[in-house]
Amino acid sequence: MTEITAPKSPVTAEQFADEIREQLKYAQGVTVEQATAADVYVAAAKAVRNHLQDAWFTTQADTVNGNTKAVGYLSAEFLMGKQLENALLNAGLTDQFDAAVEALGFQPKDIVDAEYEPGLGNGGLGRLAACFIDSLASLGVPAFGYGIQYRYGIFKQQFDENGKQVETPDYWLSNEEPWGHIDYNRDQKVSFGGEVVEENGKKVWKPAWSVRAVPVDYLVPGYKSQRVNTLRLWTARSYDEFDLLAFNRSEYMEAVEPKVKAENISKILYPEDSTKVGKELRLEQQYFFVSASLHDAIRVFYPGQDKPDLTTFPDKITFQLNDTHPVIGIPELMRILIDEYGYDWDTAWTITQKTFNYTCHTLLPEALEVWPSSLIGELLPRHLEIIEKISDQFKAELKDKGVAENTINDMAIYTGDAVRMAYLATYGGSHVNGVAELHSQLLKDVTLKNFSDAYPDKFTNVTNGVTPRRFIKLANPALSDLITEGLGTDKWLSDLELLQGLAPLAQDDEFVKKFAAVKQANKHSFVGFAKDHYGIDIDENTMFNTMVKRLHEYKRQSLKILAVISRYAGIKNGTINADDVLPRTVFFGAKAAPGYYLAKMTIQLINNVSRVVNNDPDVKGKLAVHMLPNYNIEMAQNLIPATELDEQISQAGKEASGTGNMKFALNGALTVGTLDGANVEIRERVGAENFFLFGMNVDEVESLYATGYDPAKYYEADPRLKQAIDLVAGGTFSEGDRNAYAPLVADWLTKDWFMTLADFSSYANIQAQIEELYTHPLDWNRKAILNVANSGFFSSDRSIEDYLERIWHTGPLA
Ligand code: GL4
Repeated sequence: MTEITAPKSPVTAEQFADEIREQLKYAQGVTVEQATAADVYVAAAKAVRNHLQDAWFTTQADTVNGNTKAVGYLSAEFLMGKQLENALLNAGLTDQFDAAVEALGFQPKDIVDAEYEPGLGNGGLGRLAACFIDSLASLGVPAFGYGIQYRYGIFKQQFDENGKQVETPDYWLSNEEPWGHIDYNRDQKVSFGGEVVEENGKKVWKPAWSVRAVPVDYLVPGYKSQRVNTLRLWTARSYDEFDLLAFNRSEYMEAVEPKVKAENISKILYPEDSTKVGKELRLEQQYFFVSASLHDAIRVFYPGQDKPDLTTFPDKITFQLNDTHPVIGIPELMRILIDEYGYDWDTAWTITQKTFNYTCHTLLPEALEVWPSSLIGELLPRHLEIIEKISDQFKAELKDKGVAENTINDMAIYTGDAVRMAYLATYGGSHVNGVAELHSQLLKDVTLKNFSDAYPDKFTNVTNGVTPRRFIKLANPALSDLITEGLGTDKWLSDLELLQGLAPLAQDDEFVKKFAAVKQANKHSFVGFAKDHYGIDIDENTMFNTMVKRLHEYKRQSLKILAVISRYAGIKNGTINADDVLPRTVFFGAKAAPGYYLAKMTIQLINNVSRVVNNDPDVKGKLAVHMLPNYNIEMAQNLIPATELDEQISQAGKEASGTGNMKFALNGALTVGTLDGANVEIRERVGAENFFLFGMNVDEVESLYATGYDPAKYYEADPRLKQAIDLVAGGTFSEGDRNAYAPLVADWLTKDWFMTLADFSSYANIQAQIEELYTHPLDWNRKAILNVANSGFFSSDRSIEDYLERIWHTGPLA
């Protein structure tokens, strides 16, 4: 094994400035005098990447030659966020960069800001993948992230003059993107369609068309580990630039059709979070990246071998299926082993089952992918045959176990009409995990109950986590410095449980005041950020109360906005004494899937409540509401450190985990939340007295469903709720138009699937407790410190250690 060497020896600021100059001159082709911030950004990115290059090569060599099993993280989404600051931090070049760009006549912040944020994910699931590959590299575990380099990431969100969401495409690759190495010489062929024929007693797939999968490699530097792993994102290219035949017939437009069809595959990220879209292109995307990745792993681990011994494949790499999106990998590996390498079915099955594990990220039935058999048959006929055979084998296995006939039918992977990907994943892999204790329990008790009864040992939990490098160190440098001062070390950045050492300091008034000052400074910076980015004025002497996440009914942004409306109405009509009102600024950030009608209407409502409330002199200084456009990682990094009260108010039993909740607690916000997802564990750790709990728990929700839920009853029972809904229905937020929100109002009063109305009173009542505490800043901040001190468990380093121990059975490179 190669000796671990430090990344290219650290340079002085002068040397780093020279490296940037060199990039400007030879790669960018501009002089220092001509250079703009965008030029310097690209040059600095390339310079820092060069510093990581040797460690990347060493890590790759050790990954292949060492005897440590690698991890392959298969994910349709990697929501990376901006790269430059993170790369500088991990390369140990932050100070040199600051001094170097100043020497070149620029402000470091302007250079960092020039980076365009890649949005190759929808939300929590994609960001989790990014945190995980950061932690894998930081722990020194050999790993590949495998995904798709979409040409267009998640849409950019704007609001029109009526407050409606408008989506615009995210042209993130329209300027030079300095991080990815495109590697045309390590491409893979991925085929589709056609038919399966028998030749000499063997099944042979004759595909109809193929695309060229070209890898784009991103370096994933570990924090202080000297390791640099690989994120390999595939881009789809056509083999035939032109269909010459068509061209000769001078049908010019048709001639480029194959190219268009091929390149469409990696063109766009589907903007649905927690809902499935049964579209052909989506299945093409899934198969495209999974097939390319599996072939790539064989290429990497058996270099130059025509007849590799693939029975050792599961000892080389273990593949984690990030939700159902990459599950087509199970029949694909079977096909590769049987059709391409000549293994028999049973050997192939043993290898396949050992190779894969599945993480389920949801409890919503609509998010578990089910593909029509007809679609799979058309696109991947050989895979459909293999799936049918897996399904038959599964049934036989269950029968042998004595499982009842009707249960076996309920558990069918292949139903004739459809293929259930979650079931295929559960049977086809070694382990299945949920993403928080409660979620994993509900998977076993409800969603995958039959499977857990039949294969209890397969099921386990790994509670999610977030990387402290990005979400504390980079996002909140002032708090990071204070933590380091308080603990007397900065080791907490790679051992987050050390934060516990802060707990005694919650009793030290001097420390508490410093902590409060950090929060105030972060609020102040956010005021500037919001002015620059959104042109809004915010009063920093109000409580900053935030709800940022995707817009989904189960997350219940409706509950929050109804409470805001109720507060507004109360101040207006005098049922709330204006002098008693604690001044608050409420921030929302949320993208809605473009086809999600009620979600988009909720956004419009929030925008219009914001317009009315913020312009009403009667509540000025008491209440302000802002729907911030285009919630993304950059906004999160700025808003989370400035937030004092975080909203995690989903209906119990619906949010698998949440990861925003962890980021807020680690940045010293208090949470108002339900017993859902990872909230349960956060509350356990930070202490019930340091968490504002409200609402029904899972059992109460279930029994209310069972006895028949009538939302109108709750509307009648709480005058605050009635008044809020009446204002919406009466046109207060639609210039008198009573129809504007009629579908939303009707849904609340007649369906209210996620029981927003039932939890309203409890939510409104707890506000008094929150506000009482806020008027005692020392007490509030003591609790905030205890949130930070006791949230070290929620590091993604700990999540990865749990995966290593419970699922992957591997560890760091020697
Ligand atoms: C999600 C869950 O909704 C979210 O609770 C969880 O934190 C995240 C990562 O495990 O995965 N599932 C889907 S789908 N989108 C998510 O964000």
